[in-house]
Amino acid sequence: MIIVKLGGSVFSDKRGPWKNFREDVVRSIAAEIAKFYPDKSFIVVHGGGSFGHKPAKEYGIRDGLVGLSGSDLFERKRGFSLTHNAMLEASVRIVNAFMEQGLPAVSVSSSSVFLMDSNRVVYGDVEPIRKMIETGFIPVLFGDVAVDLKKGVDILSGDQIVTYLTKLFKPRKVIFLMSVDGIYDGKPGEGTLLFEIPADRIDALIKRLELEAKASGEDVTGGIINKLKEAKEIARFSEVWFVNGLVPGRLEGAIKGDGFGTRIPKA
Ligand code: IP8
Repeated sequence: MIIVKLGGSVFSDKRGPWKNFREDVVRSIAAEIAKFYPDKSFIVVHGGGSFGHKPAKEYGIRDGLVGLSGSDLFERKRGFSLTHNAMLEASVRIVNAFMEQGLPAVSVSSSSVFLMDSNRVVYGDVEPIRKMIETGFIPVLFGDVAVDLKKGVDILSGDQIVTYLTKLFKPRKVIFLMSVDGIYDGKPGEGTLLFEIPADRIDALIKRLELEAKASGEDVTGGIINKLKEAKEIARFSEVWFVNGLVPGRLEGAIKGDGFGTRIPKA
């Protein structure tokens, strides 16, 4: 089994208009997966991209429901529904592109599967997903809003879903598709691209990136530190790849094992 994380900055321009979608990129990614299906089984998890992050921020989903009442409480709950709806739209578009390439992809709402507590997933009802895979489907999950046992609601990132599923399903490989060539030892695209990171060196790299971010006073890492933290967990169970999802052939290379990007061998 291979888990593919389709980053939001791959299937959309995060800084562009709400709900913009790169149909051609998703089509090409689906075509690369189709070369290996059904010999290999896949789970796809996609991020929020230009769809989910805007309403999630606008309605303050991260702040939860505690202390809210009346119209404020209703507004936040409305934001939960609106954010989820936006993610459903992204998912339907991705699933349609996969189906056009002959792949039996099925959208699975993460908010109906997972429960959170203090920013982490604490429960996942994954049996239907397991059975879908055994039946030959390609489940497509996504970063979503979710119920949180303490805060009421929260945002659940696609990366965290990948970590959770990896622990349960122990895939052979986890591939992160991003909008840069892999993991750099500095600002993405400017530092040196790291072709291989031993799992026991991830902490040192995180420290280095954190120092660099502090020194420059800006987020130079583009969310890469969080990804590396998840990757460290994932590498206990599976090989991890970070490749550029905007460049045709890179996903295929990672699936075959001779890809261009960053590889983290299973620890
Ligand atoms: O892009 C976020 O998922 P991510 C999902 O994987 C929402 O962090 C709802 C913003």
